[in-house]
Amino acid sequence: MKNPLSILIVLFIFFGLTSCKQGGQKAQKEISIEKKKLNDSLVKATITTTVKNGKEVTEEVKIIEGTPEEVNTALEKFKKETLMTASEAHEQHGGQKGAMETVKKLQFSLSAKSSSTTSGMVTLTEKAGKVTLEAHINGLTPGQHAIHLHEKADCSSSDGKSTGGHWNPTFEPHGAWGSENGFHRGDIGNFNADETGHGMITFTTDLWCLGCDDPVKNILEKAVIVHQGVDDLSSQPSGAAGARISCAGIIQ
Ligand SMILES: [Cu+2]
Ligand SMILES: [Zn+2]
Repeated sequence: MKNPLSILIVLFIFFGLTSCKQGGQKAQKEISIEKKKLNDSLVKATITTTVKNGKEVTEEVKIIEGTPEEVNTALEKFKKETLMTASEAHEQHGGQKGAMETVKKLQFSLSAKSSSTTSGMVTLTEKAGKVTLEAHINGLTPGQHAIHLHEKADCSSSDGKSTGGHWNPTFEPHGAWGSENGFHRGDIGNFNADETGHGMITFTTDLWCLGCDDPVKNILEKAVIVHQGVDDLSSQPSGAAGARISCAGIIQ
């Protein structure tokens, strides 16, 4: 099963938002990491660091190639060092400790499942303790479709069932997001596709995080699933939303 992995991870670091701003300067560092699977044992990561300091813009590109484990270890090390350097620079700029802001962004494409012709893009952004999911999907039948997070980032099966059931770390019944009768932390709900088969949804919550230590919040290693049908928000265990027609694993 071919499932080309191409993920864009963007890590924004703003510093000097407090005191530096009074001096008329705002330094901004943007790090984007694009990960591509070259073959089963080889991954290539391209790290682009852009620093904007007033009118001055500098860009630096670094490439890491190796096994998935090697690349992940190198990326973790790179992120740690970068965050440390940024916080030091921030303090040197006269910024307050802890006033540095980082924004984490993951972007990946959806793959068609259950003989559908869907395609699409999902962006996840974490900022100030909130995660926003933005999905744009094409090739849908016009009307309502369910979208959920499922428990495993495994889109290998042709029907998407390799992703397991709805992600439900709190062991609650399926339901409408925020319902007092309980809901799965993956129960995003429904969105509408227009006459051309294009649909989009934006969803923000503070009940998710991208890679934090809380297993009830961390959505890494889960999957985004789009269904052919509508989630009735009550049928157990998954809202009777029909076939799984689009899938993406949330992997970084
Ligand atoms: Cu689902
Ligand atoms: Zn559910």
